[in-house]
Amino acid sequence: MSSWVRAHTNIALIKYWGKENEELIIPMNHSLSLTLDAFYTDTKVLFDDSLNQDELVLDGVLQGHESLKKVQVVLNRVREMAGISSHARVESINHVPTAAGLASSASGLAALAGAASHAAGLSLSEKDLSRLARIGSGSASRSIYGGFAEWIKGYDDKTSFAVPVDDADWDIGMLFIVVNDAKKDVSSREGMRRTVETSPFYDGWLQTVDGDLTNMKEAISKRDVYTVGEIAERSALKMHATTLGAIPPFTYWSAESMKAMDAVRQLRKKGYAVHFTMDAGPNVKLICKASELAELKRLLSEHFDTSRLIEARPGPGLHVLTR
Ligand code: FM0
Repeated sequence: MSSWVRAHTNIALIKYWGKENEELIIPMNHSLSLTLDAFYTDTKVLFDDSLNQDELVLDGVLQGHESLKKVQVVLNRVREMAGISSHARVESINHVPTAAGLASSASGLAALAGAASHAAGLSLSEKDLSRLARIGSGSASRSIYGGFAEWIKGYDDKTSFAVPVDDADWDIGMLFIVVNDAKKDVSSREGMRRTVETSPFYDGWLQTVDGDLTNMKEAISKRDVYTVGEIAERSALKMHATTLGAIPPFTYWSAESMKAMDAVRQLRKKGYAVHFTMDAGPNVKLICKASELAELKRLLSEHFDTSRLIEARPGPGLHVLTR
């Protein structure tokens, strides 16, 4: 009972930023994302009585204790559900285009939830897979589904999970501007904790999420890429504004990120329906029409090396690979 399972990463258009419960990963706010075709993780799990500890092999390299921690949260839950006690060997391959810095916990922990439950002989509903992925990493709860997904924050382990919103089978895409930057990262886990605890702007963030989410779902139902992007950009800017009020203050923006944001604004002036979003790092992600990806890439290649421009289209949900 061991198969490769694939999950694609997702990018939030309404960000998850802050936890109400750190152990169970219950978020402070609802979020909404688009799953993408370009980045994904394949994972296989084998529960094996002959192992005397859990093992994680990522891209062919045996990982240490630190990377194993998140993985064991999911493995332990699966063992508990299936009533098994054997250790597991987890093999995982990240498919991320050569430009570095895009490895995401969303696809990794979603693929793990799928592979571990499959290997343990459990056949979980999508809702329960989403809950299982969530305890590994919050954003992974949304990667169970293709297209647009909403993570309903809920109030406990049973009520916090993602649901599908729209299959995104229409003219929408994302273009990544990969920004290289030597600055030391503040992980999203640490960044959101610090912001919730210390930033006076955090309450402002919480106040507008529900309104943005309602408007976002309406724009999605109308397949209005301009408004989807507009709301996503505003949401991202509000999230990033909270970090400047934290103690100590921090930002995920670099000079290159600002150059990329400016390039997007210039394209918008030229009439393209294009906006940006950013996550817990300096990369900038454009939200645009899929049919204009090639043209936007060509225009941006005047300012950025083409190796740093990656096209993405809506991607599928979690699935078992047959090969
Ligand atoms: O994806 O602490 O899921 O909604 O990417 O593992 O639950 O890595 F911009 C930030 C993702 C946060 C927004 O956080 O955190 C989003 C973010 P964990 P994640």
